[in-house]
Amino acid sequence: MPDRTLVMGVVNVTPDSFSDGGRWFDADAAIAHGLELVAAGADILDVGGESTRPGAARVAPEEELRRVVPVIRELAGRGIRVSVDTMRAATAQAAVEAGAEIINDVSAGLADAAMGPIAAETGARYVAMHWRGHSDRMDSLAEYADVAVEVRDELAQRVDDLVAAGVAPEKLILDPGLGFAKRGDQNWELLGRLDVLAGLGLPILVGASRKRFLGAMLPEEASVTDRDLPTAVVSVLSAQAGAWGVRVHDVQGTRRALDVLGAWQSGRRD
Ligand code: PMM
Repeated sequence: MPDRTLVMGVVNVTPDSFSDGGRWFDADAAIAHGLELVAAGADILDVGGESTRPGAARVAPEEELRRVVPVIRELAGRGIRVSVDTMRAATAQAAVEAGAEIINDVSAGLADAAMGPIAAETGARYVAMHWRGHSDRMDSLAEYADVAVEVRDELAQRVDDLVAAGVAPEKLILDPGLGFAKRGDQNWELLGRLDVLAGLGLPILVGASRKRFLGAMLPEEASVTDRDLPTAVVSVLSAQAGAWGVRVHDVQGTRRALDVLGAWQSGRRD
């Protein structure tokens, strides 16, 4: 395990994240954005071509591939550590061939039965996030008696299935899936009880960035970027709780916040 929490910067290659211009502009803008995030201190870039926002519709497989592969090839070709944010085995495979080192699957293999075997075959690291269903219906799936225990147990089942499919346990990283089939306070309960998930003995990635449960703490007129300060605080607290990594949009703020924690913990600036 690395001795400091890694910062994974989000690179969305989706038309709605880059308001105008043609397809190549989308790829170029995504690459430029990725380079900015690395300059701001990202350790890993997470490249995704399909939005998983609440209510989002799915993107066609060919379109997802066409969006992410050129961006991954360019960024990985520059020696940057890249993950691919996809639920599809074919996209994951093409992404690894283009240079991605990590498969970030928000469904932990549930959305595509081929994902486990393909992940095993690539030998890539694999983020298994807690997920109960696609974005168009996930809000109706947020029923828990004990959210921390159920998320842990459901992820433990995913780990068993992935390992049975051939994924090496040391390749796995777990993610509680904040906002995915989780309502407001269920996210806080998961964060406050990260030790329950850590009990499975695998590294943990936390993705709180700009999510609704943070927006709910802010005044109604607050913008999405106003969620970056609470995100950075969650990143620091996650790091303090032992997280392997945090997935964020605002890399610079998160990096600075984590540097403060590092100085606090070591008694030195670096
Ligand atoms: N959240 C989103 C997308 N991908 N991946 C992981 N591992 N964990 C997350 O929490 C996560 C993810 C949705 O956020 P975005 O639409 O703002 O990228």
